[in-house]
Amino acid sequence: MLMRVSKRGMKTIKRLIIVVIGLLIFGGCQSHISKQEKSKPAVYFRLAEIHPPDHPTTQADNEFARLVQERTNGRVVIKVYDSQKLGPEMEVLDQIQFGAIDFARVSTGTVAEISPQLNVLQLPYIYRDSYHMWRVLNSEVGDFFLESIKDKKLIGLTWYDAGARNFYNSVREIRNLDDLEGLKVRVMESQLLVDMAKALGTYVIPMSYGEVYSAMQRGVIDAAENNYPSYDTSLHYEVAKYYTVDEHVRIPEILIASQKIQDRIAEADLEIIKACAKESQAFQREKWLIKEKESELKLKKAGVIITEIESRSEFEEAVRPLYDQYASSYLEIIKQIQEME
Ligand code: GTR
Repeated sequence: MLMRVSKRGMKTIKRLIIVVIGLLIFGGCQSHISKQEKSKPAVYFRLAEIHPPDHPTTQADNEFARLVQERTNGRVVIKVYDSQKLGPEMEVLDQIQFGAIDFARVSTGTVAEISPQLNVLQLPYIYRDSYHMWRVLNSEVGDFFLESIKDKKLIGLTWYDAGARNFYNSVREIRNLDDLEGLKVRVMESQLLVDMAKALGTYVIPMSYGEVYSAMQRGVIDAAENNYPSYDTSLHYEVAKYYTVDEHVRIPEILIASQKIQDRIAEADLEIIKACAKESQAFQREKWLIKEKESELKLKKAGVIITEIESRSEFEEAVRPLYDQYASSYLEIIKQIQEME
């Protein structure tokens, strides 16, 4: 009896041992794999943004970063440094080329300083309206320009909205070019914008975005130009209350990466990053439209005087020479843009 029990007992013990060993091996492997996964260090990247957290573009940067972390299961982590913490756009662009900064959301106007073909996308009055601009940006024309910055060690990821730029100033209401004449106007450090503001009869002072508020306050400049959300979140309206809706340019934002990021991640993760960037565009555009309206209302309440220009064609004619100056090698593309419905 004792023997039989022992035999059965032995069998049971053997089975148990097998199960336990199996569990140990299986469980051990599992924890070994997950330990390995866990101990594999995530790659951390920095994204530079000049706008504050409540700007729609910064919100989209954060959404992009969130998507990347989620879709790579935490293998790639992007931290957004907003409010110019990593410096003004021109310097950021420099550092991106060297790989000292990994990602940035900048103006196409900034990148056009090193990749002049991008000037085509910021020619004054090249787009009839926002709809037309988006038709262009999300077509093969937009893709061509995104790709075209490769030779500058940059990866063009996607376009974001930046609405239309309008002049604002601390001196008077602007209804026509006579009113604009002679004002000291700040523009971005973009040669095309310098020449455009000159063509409109102003005295031009290029400087970085972060310097505008105090320059306006000290009277170094009388005017600047930007879209509603930026005019609002930068608080420039506090020192320049006349805003003129002339829509002289629509300069898309561009999300870029340094080509150096490729040395630190797998090709598959780069593809995920590209897809997340494209996906974040819809989020940005939605936030943009809401903020544009919100800012307009807020600015009116804050006492900003919003003026419409008398004649858009007067402005258009004054800036026409820029097409020859900046885009004579791109006539085919310009025609293609203009013909897009
Ligand atoms: C903003 C744009 C920035 C920068 C800025 C400026 O609208 O988002 O990238 O270009 O204007 O005027 O410097």
